[in-house]
Amino acid sequence: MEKVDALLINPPWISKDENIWHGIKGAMPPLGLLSIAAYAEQQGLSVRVFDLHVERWGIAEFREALRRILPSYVGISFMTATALAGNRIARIVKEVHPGCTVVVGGVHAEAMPSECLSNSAIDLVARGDGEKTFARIASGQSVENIAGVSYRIGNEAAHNPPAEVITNLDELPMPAYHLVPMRKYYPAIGAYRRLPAINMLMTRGCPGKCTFCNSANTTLRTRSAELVVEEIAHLRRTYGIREIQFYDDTFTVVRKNALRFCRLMKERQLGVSWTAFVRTDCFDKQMALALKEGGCHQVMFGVESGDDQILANIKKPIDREKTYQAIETAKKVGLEVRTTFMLGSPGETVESMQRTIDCALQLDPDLAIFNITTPYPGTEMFAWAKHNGYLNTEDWGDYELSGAIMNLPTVTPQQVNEAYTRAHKVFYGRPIMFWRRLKRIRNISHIVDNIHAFFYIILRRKIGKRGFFRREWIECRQEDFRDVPLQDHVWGNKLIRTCDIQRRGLQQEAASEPTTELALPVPAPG
Ligand code: B12
Ligand code: SF4
Repeated sequence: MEKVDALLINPPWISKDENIWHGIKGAMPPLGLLSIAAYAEQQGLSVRVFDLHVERWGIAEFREALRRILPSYVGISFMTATALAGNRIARIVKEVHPGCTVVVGGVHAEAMPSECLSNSAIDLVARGDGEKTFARIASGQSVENIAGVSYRIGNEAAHNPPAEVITNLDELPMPAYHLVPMRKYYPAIGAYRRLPAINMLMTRGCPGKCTFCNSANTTLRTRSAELVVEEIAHLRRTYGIREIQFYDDTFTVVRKNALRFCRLMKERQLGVSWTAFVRTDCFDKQMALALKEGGCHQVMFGVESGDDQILANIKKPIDREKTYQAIETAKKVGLEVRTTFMLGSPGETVESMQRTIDCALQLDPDLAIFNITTPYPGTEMFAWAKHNGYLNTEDWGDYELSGAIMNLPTVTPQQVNEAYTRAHKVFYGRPIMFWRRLKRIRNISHIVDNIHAFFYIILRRKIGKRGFFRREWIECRQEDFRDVPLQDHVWGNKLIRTCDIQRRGLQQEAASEPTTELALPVPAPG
């Protein structure tokens, strides 16, 4: 048995929807965990990473792998959609290695630390940026003295004050790609041009205020363009990577750095293409040209709604004229355009949802992603929906963006679900879409993806080997893991998210740039 200081685990992301197909989701390296792993290694700790999502391990395979190592600390990443599997993993870890300390972190754990601690198999919650906090825990420091940690004292949940936000991202080492099976990763359908492709980040945080989003009001920081380009060169050399998907919340928000990145990519000619998420109000002709010349082939805009009142309700009141212009500009310079839309937001009606579908048709992006508005824990919308009694369920497995979670006074869950199905049919059922998909085909992988997508989106059928998934991970309920009745005890005034404490520097820089001007806050929905 191999003894290690720390084992970090990425839970499998398993959908309740029987029809879900793995290729729709993709499997990309868990960057947060890999950054924690790299930092811990830099501090002299021995680390292993299990990415259960890409490995597609069932419970038996996981137990077997777990028996082969003896970790002192086990860290598990929790997003809402993986919280159920994450809780189960914690239980299994404690069964196999009762002596180890189980730490959970990630966006869901940060939002619901007491819920996590009500599972007796979870010892600690690390809130906020995990690199330094986890390294402190795993090097044996006393938890009472570590900022950003929540833990149990008897039947009370104690929450230390928030950890400091890591503002200088350049001080962090490159994610520990060497600890995961890099050749097994594959991107989600429709998002890539070339393979092998993986994900990266240049910035963290977003100054936006959108009520549905866990990134709202977080501290914006960026890595220097030079370091990011060096990392791409390393990925190309070491793993043959030919495409990068930037998962930054808003890639172009730190304008100067984004432009410098594009210029460096153009100069270096690394043979790597890339994609990025951008906000329409952080995008203009100069940026579009720079992206294109730097090797970007696709941009994704969050349009969200075709109705101004709904945009105001969700605090994303971007001028729709600006959205049309941005998309037009992107198309003109030859960037492929992907847009996201939400159906079932606060204040939504059947008519406003139809306006969103009409807007998608009018904007006519190359790809449109329709989601059902889902109030994730930690967001303003979640607090609003819970307060007003609009939540249908707090079973986190249902929080998948494809089924109505809220019972709103203005529209029924059935009407939302119908609009969601209609949006896909109307948008993708057009003959022009078929022709576009054909034109986009560049390799055999694209052909296979298109066949699968057709069956998935139009016929909602699961086909092929890649539809294989392991439901056993989620054949349990959240309640099964609440075996410690907990009361909250907060050191200081109130429990606040780490990211709420520091808003400075770059945020102001971003807001002062003319094309990065951000939308003004509006009154809360409802
Ligand atoms: C990339 C991404 C994905 C990728 C994931 C690929 C991958 N392997 O990374 C894909 C496309 C698969 C994806 C899917 C989904 N995603 Co997503 N995704 C993101 C995105 C854009 C970036 C994640 C990231 O890399 N962040 C950067 C790293 C550095 O931060 P981090 O992961 O949070 O990790 C840090 C801390 O949280 C902490 N930490 C994390 N884990 C741990 C563990 C331990 C032990 C410790 C100590 C600390 C710690 O330390 C890390 C380093 O500082 C985020 C938005 C965002 N800005 O974070 C949304 C986000 C995480 N996704 C979100 C959602 C809703 C989804 C989906 C449900 C959407 C869907 N149905 O399609 C699914 C669910 C997937 C799942 N596995 O649960 C929400 C999560 C909301 C929630 N409460 O869970 C987010 C926050 C978007 C948003 N702004 O609202 N997603
Ligand atoms: S702009 Fe995008 S990433 Fe930022 S808060 Fe709004 S939805 Fe989230």
